[in-house]
Amino acid sequence: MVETRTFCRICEPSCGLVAHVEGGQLVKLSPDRDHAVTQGFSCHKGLAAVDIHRDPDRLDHPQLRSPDGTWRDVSWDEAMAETARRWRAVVAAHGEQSTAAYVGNPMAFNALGSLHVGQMLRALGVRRHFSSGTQDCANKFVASEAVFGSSNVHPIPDLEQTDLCIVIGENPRASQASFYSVPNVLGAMRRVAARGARFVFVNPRRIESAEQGIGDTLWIRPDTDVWFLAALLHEIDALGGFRDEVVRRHGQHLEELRRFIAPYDADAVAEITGIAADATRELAAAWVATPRASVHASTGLNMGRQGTLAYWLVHMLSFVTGRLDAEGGNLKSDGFYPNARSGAGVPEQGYVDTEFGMLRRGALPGTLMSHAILDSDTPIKAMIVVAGNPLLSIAGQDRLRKAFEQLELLIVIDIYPSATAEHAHVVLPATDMYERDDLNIVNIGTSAQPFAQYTPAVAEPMAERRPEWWIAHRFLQELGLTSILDDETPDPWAKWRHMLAKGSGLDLAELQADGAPHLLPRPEPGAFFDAQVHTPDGLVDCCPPGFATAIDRCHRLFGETRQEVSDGRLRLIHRRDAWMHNSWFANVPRMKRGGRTTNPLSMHPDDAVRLGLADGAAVVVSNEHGQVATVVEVDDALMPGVVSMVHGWGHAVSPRLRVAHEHPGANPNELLPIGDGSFEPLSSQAHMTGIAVDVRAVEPAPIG
Ligand SMILES: Nc1nc2c(c(=O)[nH]1)N[C@H]1C(S)=C(S)[C@@H](COP(=O)(O)OP(=O)(O)OC[C@H]3O[C@@H](n4cnc5c(=O)[nH]c(N)nc54)[C@H](O)[C@@H]3O)O[C@H]1N2
Ligand SMILES: Nc1nc2c(c(=O)[nH]1)N[C@H]1C(S)=C(S)[C@@H](COP(=O)(O)OP(=O)(O)OC[C@H]3O[C@@H](n4cnc5c(=O)[nH]c(N)nc54)[C@H](O)[C@@H]3O)O[C@H]1N2
Ligand code: SF4
Ligand SMILES: [Mo]
Repeated sequence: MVETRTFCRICEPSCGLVAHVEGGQLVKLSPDRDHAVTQGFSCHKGLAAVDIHRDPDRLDHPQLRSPDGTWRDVSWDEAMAETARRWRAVVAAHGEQSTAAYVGNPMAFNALGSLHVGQMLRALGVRRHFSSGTQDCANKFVASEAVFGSSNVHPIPDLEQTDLCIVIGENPRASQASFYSVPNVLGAMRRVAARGARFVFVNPRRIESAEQGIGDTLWIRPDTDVWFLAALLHEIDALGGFRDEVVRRHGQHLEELRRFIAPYDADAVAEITGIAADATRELAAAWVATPRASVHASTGLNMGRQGTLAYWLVHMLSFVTGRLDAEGGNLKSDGFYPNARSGAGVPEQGYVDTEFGMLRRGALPGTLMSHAILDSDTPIKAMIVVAGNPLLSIAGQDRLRKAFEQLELLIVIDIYPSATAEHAHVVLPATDMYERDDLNIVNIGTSAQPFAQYTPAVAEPMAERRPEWWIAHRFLQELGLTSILDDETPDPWAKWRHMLAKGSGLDLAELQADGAPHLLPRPEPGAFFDAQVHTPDGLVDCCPPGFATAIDRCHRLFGETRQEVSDGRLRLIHRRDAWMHNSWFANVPRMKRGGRTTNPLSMHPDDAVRLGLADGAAVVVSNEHGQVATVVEVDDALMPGVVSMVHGWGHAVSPRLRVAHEHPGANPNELLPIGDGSFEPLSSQAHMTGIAVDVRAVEPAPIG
């Protein structure tokens, strides 16, 4: 048995693991107790990745889809020749503007894959880019760029020192947190709470972390965070809690911020947010009275209609009260390179005029993907999907399926024959994380204790699986473009080696030699305003001029939302659990144990009674966008009026994932909007929370 140090690349903490390899085969993963940062923590999902490595339903060979819809295994040479032939034909007939790419979430955890796939897409001249980012966090980049001049500045709570931490729209127990890496975050929170720190979870659901005695929940009506935060700031200001001297020194446009929050006092927003005015005022007073106070927001806030403004106010809460760059407040972490500089940008230059209106440069809204294929003047004809499953992860599955059917070429690079891959012309089998060399790149800039760690491929790739960097360059080579595979000794690591050395004096060879985590400096107060702020004048912008239209829209939506409060409809939110990872743990049998064979609709008991639904009742959830069938799970953790489903299910459309297909569950994305009005204009982030739905019981089938 060979034991090799490695680390998990499923979610952000990047837990250190030990890979147990027997006869060249990965047989077991165990926590790395000697890991200086993650100290033996791991979750069961991380350890179960060995099942993904060995899953008999994995993609093992390149495949071409035959005209009759069946799949044929082919060699890499044949797959590449055919893909290149089709790619050339599309570009010859429709030009480069007809090409597009969708890059999914696992690419953010893949140092060589993300780098070289990016290079490939540039070399191919791919014009239209989509990514999973407009499904989870696009608003954060836009807000930070506008406020701090860099899309990569996301100050994290100084958890160990904090006395009050407001956690908005995040469920650390399920997700291990996002844009904020703390190993065993729940254990850390529990420890910090035990020494007397107060946690407040702002969430339409009393999450598991709250139930474990860590903190209290403020139930908020979904998609109203911007008004809650405005009111919190308003009340803090009324208590004299703004630190004008800090703002004068490091910021500008404070009066404009005050004008924005003026109408939103705790009373004005209470009906809309569902948070009692007294509770908001109490929290404001606590914030003012607690010098070491911090805040963190995640996808629940991002997925509303105003994620950019809401995240702006998160930054404001810590900046204008002097809690940013202060002990126990929010601090900016660096990784092995100063990523704030590389994210520097000017918001005004960030938008392009398109046939679908002004859109944020970079990733196009995922909820316009089917439109760009079906309704565009210059329709997408060829698309490359890498490590993504847009058919399940984006709204509008039916229309997206029709769109994929119109493509002349769909290339899917994945580890599984995913729902999306079913519509491909070519599928290319990627290695999984234990079959490739890697560097922990995901949490650069958001780690409580940054570290750099290299892992080798701990097992030989099975069958014909190949790492994405190789696939990217093999395709370029086939097309006669510059490819590192033409070099005598291809060196995919060159750029990372350079960045490690230049950014923090680390030597890749040393990381490779010991496979151990190399600790980097922890975030410290004191240097933020000089080192991290990259606005043209070096000042934090308390009310970016580019937000003017969004601010008007916010005031307008306030009026509209007030009308909706009493419309009697339920509001759908999403959640994660520890047995799924987006759509890709669906085929792991041990994740289905304990009856976890579907994703029910959770509902507060009062709503269940009102609708005459018992626990386990079969229901149809519907709205103007679509409908899904599932069962009810009565759950008093939910705020009354709110219903919730775990996403990543709906595997009736994944016939080759046998376990997933047997326990398909329902895809809540069927209930989400696409097209006009489906995304936040500033950031292209999809509107995914607080969606009005109706729920009705399904007549039991007649017996006999
Ligand atoms: N309704 C609803 N929808 C959501 C969300 C929600 O909360 N509610 N959450 C959203 C979020 S946060 C995200 S990030 C997106 C995710 O959106 P996507 O990234 O499109 O979806 P995933 O399900 O993560 O799909 C990842 C795909 O990558 C494959 N894969 C895994 N590892 C590798 C690898 O190493 N290499 C390659 N090539 N492929 C690999 C998996 O088999 C899977 O097919 O979904 C979003 N969708
Ligand atoms: N086990 C597991 N872990 C994961 C993933 C997974 O699928 N499974 N996915 C990974 C990915 S890609 C990501 S992006 C991260 C996401 O990590 P998190 O952001 O922590 O995601 P969730 O656990 O879904 O928590 C979102 C919370 O927002 C709440 N919420 C919903 N709507 C609103 C709202 O309008 N306002 C407020 N204030 N709260 C709201 C929900 O009740 C939920 O508790 O998790 C990562 N980790
Ligand atoms: S917490 Fe995340 S990184 Fe750690 S073992 Fe689990 S899935 Fe992997
Ligand atoms: Mo995500």
